[in-house]
Amino acid sequence: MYLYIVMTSVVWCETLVREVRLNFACNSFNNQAFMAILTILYYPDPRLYQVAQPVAQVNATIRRLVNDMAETMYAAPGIGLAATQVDMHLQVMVIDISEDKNRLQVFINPKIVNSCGSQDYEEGCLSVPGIYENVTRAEKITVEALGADGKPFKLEAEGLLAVCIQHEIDHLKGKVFVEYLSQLKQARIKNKLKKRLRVTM
Ligand code: K1U
Ligand code: ZN
Repeated sequence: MYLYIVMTSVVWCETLVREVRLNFACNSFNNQAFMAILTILYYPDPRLYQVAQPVAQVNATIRRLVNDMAETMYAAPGIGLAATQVDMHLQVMVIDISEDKNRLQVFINPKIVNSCGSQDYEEGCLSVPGIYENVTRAEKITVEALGADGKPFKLEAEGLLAVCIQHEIDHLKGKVFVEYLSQLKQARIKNKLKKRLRVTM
């Protein structure tokens, strides 16, 4: 009888430990403990010209995409990333222009509702590595979007943040910043990147 009680207790304890472990793994998964670095498409990949679709519902799948995109942007490193660049054609973009990389801004279904002035900025792009060119964009913008919590917000931006928001929204529309440059410059950049890609393959 004593042995039976001991054996039953051991089996019960093992089951409990297994359940706790499983729960921990599931919770970690739900809380996005496992994030992924996604592959960034390089210009002139035709998938960069695809137009992103609006997000119907900000659910766990979208929040997972947001977390993976943030991880990818920080690892690159970059100050912004649009879902188009990781071959996900949904209106999702992440930005962090802070020095300490601790101010993530998430924009879902972003829309510029107001803009004024103009500014020149030497832009870079994670999809066009090593190329920096001057682009003229609006100086101040007002953008409306949903956050990662699905709640709508309105933001007024200027300077680098305004540049970055416009650059990322262009990606969602299937536009890469080099398209603001002359045909000659675009051809040179394409050749440069194709050559570089051949060398690394
Ligand atoms: O969308 C992207 O390709 C990201 C891009 C955002 C951007 C930069 C500059 C002007 C407009 C938009 C980049 O992040 S390129 C890399 C970059 O600018 C950077 C990288 C590390 C530290 C600081 C800046
Ligand atoms: Zn870019």
